[in-house]
Amino acid sequence: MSYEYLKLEEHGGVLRVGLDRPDVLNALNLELLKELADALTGPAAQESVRAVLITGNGRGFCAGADLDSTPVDADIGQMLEEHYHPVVRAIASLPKPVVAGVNGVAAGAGLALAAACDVRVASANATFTLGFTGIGLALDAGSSYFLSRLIGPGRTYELAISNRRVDAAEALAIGLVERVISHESYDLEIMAVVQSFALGATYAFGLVKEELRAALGNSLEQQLLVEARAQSAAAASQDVREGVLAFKEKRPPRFGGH
Ligand code: T3D
Repeated sequence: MSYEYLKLEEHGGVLRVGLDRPDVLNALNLELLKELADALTGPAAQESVRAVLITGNGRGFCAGADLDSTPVDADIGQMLEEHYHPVVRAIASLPKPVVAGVNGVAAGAGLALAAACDVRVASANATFTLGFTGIGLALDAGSSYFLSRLIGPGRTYELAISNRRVDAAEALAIGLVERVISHESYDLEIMAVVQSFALGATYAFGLVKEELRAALGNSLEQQLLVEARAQSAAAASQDVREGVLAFKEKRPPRFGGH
């Protein structure tokens, strides 16, 4: 598939997926969402890709649903299922780190997209707003699920009903993002962060992602079984052999991701 609203580049095990509608702060039209689901299940799933970066081209990360082309009188529930949910599911099921590089404003479903990713790294200039209730909508695109787990239900509700804009410092303080990097050297720093993940024990990273997803709904007993299974798979990997050997030889490991 060729992409009109995404720019894909692969460097050193990292697939950079740039949302590419900069004039409208990368607002999500249905074609972009279709392309994003395709990129996450096709190119991102290739073995050569060991970590994925989703970021915005231009000054914004993503301003949420494209309010010019989205018919609000349409059946939004069905539209969500057809266009938004495949993206959320693709991120969740990809067995490798998917990083949201929040380079600027993240609003509405744009914030939901960042929340659905595994890690969020924000530029110091990034801002976050839920936006949904500002136009009379409830939360969607996984935002109620992910945000209530990331920052708690109270903070999620307060952000939803105040519709205020959170800056990067507050986002870091409340756990909405995991790291903040310089705005001036954003492009270099974000690639360095994601490349460091891509050079890691990415087979184990996939297993850890699965463990953490399972933990969201499991009892302790169920989760102990999940961990035992994951660790058996990890222990049988080449990366473990390399990791232990590198430790004994007092050198940095060279993980292959399998
Ligand atoms: O209906 C459904 O599809 C259901 C799903 C809904 C999920 C949702 O995402 S609901 C929330 C939708 N998003 C919003 O309500 C945010 C709307 N945008 C804003 O509030 C502001 O633009 C921002 C806070 C994001 C950024 O403000 P600012 O001052 O930095 O930029 P700006 O000047 O407002 O925007 C720049 C341009 O982008 C501007 O176009 P122009 O005037 O230069 O031609 C603006 O119209 C355009 N733009 C921004 N957001 C959207 C958009 N165009 C279409 N859709 C947008 N969401």
